[in-house]
Amino acid sequence: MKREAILSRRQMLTRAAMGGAALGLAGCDRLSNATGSRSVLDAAENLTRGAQRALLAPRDALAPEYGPADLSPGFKPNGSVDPDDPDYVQARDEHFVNWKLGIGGLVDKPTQLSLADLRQLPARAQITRHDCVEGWSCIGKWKGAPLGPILTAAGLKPSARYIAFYCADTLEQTLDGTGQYYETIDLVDAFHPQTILAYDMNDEPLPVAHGAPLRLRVERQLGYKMAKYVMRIEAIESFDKMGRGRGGFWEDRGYEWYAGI
Ligand SMILES: Nc1nc2c(c(=O)[nH]1)N[C@H]1C(S)=C(S)[C@@H](COP(=O)(O)O)O[C@H]1N2
Ligand SMILES: [Mo]
Repeated sequence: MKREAILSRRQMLTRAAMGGAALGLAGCDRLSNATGSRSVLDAAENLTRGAQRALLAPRDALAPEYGPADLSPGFKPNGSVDPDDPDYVQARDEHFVNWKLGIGGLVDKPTQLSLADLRQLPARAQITRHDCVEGWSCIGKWKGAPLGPILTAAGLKPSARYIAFYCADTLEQTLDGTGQYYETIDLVDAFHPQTILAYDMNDEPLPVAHGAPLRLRVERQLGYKMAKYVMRIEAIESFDKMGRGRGGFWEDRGYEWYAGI
C-alpha cells in the first residue's frame, strides 16, 4: 500500500483527535441528535476502517443497495441547504426551466443539457446509504442519469483524467473565491454504474435542501463527494489549479480526496 495513503489517514486521525472544529473541519453541520452523534474519534475510526475496506474492495464493486422499507424517515440535509448565490436564486425562482447543465473541458462535443434532456436519458434508481464524515448516515432513494454514458456521448479526450463538478453554492466566504463548492472524481468512479446525476430523491424532484436541480451520487464514497447544486461538469487533466488544489471544497480544508467507504 502506498505510504502516502497511510500518512494522510494518520494526519486525518490526528486532526480529528485534536478536534475538527478547532481546525475548521466542522464539515458537516453539528449533528442531529436524532441520528445519535458519535464522537469525532469514533467517526475517524470508522473512516479508517472504511478506507481499509475501500482499499481491499475492487473499485468497481457496487455499494450496498436497500429496499423501500429501509428508507430513513427524514434525510438530514447538510452543508449548503438554501444557496443565496444570485444566479442560483434566479434559476430556482424559475423552477429551473431555463437551467442547463454545462458539459465541457476535455471533451470533443461540449454541450448543455436541460432537466428535460436529462430526464429523457436512460435512468437508474438506487436506494443507498449516505455516510457523512461526521458519523451520521441516512438511507435515501436516488434517481438520475448515469454519468458514464453522458461522458461517452460528449467524447472524452485522451488527456481527461478527472471529472470536475462546479456547484452553485458558496459555502464559505473567502477573499479569493475559494469558498465555492466543487468536487472532483476520477474516471473509475465517473464510469461506476451507481454514479448518477440525480434529479429525483425519494420519488420526488430533488428538493433545494438536497441539491436541486441536480446532484452527484458517487456511492462508494463519503457524503462530501456528492456535490449538490451541480451547474457544470468538466473533464480535466489535473485539479492543481482548482480552488486550493486538493480536488474539492472539503479536501482543500483537510479531508481525503479519495473518501472510500
Ligand atoms: N454543493 C454542495 N454539495 C455538498 C455539500 C455542500 O455544502 N454544498 N455538502 C456535502 C456534505 S458534507 C454532505 S454530507 C452531503 C449532504 O447531502 P444532503 O444535504 O442531501 O444530506 O452533501 C455534500 N455535497
Ligand atoms: Mo458530509
